[in-house]
Amino acid sequence: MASNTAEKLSGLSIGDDWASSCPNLRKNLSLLSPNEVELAKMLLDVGQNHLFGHWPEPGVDDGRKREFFNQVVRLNSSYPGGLVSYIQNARKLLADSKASKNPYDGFTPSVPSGDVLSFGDDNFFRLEEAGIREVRNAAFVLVAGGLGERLGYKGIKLALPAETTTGKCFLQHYIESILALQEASYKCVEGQDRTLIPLVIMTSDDTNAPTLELLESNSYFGMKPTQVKLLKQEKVACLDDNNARLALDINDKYKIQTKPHGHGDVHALLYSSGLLDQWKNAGVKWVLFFQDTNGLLFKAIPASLGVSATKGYNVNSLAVPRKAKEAIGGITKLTHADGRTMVINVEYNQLDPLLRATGHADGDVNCETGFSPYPGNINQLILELEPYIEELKKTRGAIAEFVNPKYKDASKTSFKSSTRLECMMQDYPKTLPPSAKVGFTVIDTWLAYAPVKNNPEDAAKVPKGNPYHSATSGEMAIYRANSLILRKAGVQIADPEIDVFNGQEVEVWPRITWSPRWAVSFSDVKNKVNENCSITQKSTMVINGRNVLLDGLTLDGSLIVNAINEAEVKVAGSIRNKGWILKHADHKDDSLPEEIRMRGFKIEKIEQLEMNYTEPGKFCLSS
Ligand code: UGB
Repeated sequence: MASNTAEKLSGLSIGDDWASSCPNLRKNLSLLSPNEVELAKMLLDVGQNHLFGHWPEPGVDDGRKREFFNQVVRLNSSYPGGLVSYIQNARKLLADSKASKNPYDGFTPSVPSGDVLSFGDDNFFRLEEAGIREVRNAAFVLVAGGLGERLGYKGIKLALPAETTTGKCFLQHYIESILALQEASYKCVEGQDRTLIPLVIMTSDDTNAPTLELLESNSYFGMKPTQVKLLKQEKVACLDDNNARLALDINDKYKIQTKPHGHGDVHALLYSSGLLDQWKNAGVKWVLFFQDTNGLLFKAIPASLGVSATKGYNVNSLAVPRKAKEAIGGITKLTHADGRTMVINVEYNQLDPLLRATGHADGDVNCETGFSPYPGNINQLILELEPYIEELKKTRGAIAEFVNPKYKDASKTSFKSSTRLECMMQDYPKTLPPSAKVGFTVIDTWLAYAPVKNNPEDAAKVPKGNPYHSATSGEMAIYRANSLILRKAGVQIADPEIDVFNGQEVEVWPRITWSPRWAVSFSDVKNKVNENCSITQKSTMVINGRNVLLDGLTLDGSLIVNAINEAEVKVAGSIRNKGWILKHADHKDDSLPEEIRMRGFKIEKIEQLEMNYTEPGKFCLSS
């Protein structure tokens, strides 16, 4: 009798036996709202009876049962087409994977057309200038939902210092760079309305709260809070077998195991947020996507945006020269037998076999430049807003997914652990029509790309000559790039020394850093230094001011210049002191902060000259 009443309460008439295949669920129908009943039916329809197999009588664990359905509601609403689509897509992809189906069947690879830039030549200057004019019409999107499991850092990666000379974290560096670009762009068009450049940060359950906390406790690093928007991606359900049975959490049978769906979620989130139309109405023309730990990227942004603007690219992927077979995806043009074409990232382990299978007997080989003709994808994309919106109207931001199950054995019938569907931001061009203008911009690695992804142990195992992509190499790359830029501008910079930190051999250049408001382009740097300057290898220089001119400086030690924008400071003469030294630190030494251990060195501040200019005026710093 009780159960008949329950069935009536939950909207079922006696005789509805849709739940008969699942008696444990049937007993609990009285607990469910009509919406939950629909979800339960849907789960049974797609073969998920096992989710309820352990459910006890009503009255036991009722709260947990409610939580289960709360999670199902979330999983269902956050995936385009809901859980039914997710499970159907998973079954198809798992079947393809079991059959070892090649995703590139029928496609022939060829070298796409793009732009290879040479830092500091006339073309580079022109492109930087065009990019800076255009950047006021841009919006930036930072994908930062990844946990960084390979890095093993306990905090969010955006909070990590990009370098330890100033200790500024990646997020501060990114925001200051956008603000400096905003300022520089508006200078080119004095008199026009000044709208603020929007910044979207895609977060996840793992990163959302600490990202917000980092912003709020630092007054958004100078941005207006309204300028920054956080969009949180949801995780997707894990799958236990080839039939896409949803995996229950081993420690909590009322919870479906979930894992991140990948950075490709950014497109669906932007679409559903409504921001793209708002941006279009506000005159935004470009959307720039970037990752969480590349301390060099903003040195490449102005020229790359200049390429997009002058070439009219709907999609422009930033890339670096790539040695044949190097472990980084290659940007490739794919033409299908049925006429479809796309310019897309092909993962390195797929590119070589694809080339061999399509008539290139040697596979991926270097060409006359000494590099593979397929440049290395660094996953920073510049999309033209209008065609992007048009495309998303068709796809709702859904991106081609893939699945990567780890099988127990060659029969491919069971997995070592649960898997899930994933999608990647750079796969966006896969659905574009052949008329879309998809190109790429190749920029020297030293200028554009030094991510922090690997923990010290893994980085130390990287074969010699390959990038470590560690906190150590990421920091050293910043000093190297700044030193090489100053060298190119005529400053005498001493050669680097070689040292080994955390088992990684790196070049140690003078520790030179500048705040983005000092220079956002190479022409800014050239205008602020002259050729009578020299800096020794043991030196450290921090320039934190807009109008700081290096004019005849000889530095052998540490110099820090802090100046408000209204203070014009000429730095001249010879500055010599004991400076700051790099002390080796063991990554296993628990007494040290994690940020130090992971890079394997600590900066010891012995002596420095620090000058602070807090009043407007003209000043000269000379010894
Ligand atoms: N990220 C998210 O925001 N959400 C997620 O669910 C996952 C990640 P990884 P990955 O730079 O050389 C990419 O893990 O995915 C964010 C490209 O796919 O650092 O292994 C995360 O926070 C690859 O083609 O990198 O590889 C981070 O900001 C190549 O270009 C970003 O997505 C490679 O990067 C990337 O996540 C590279």
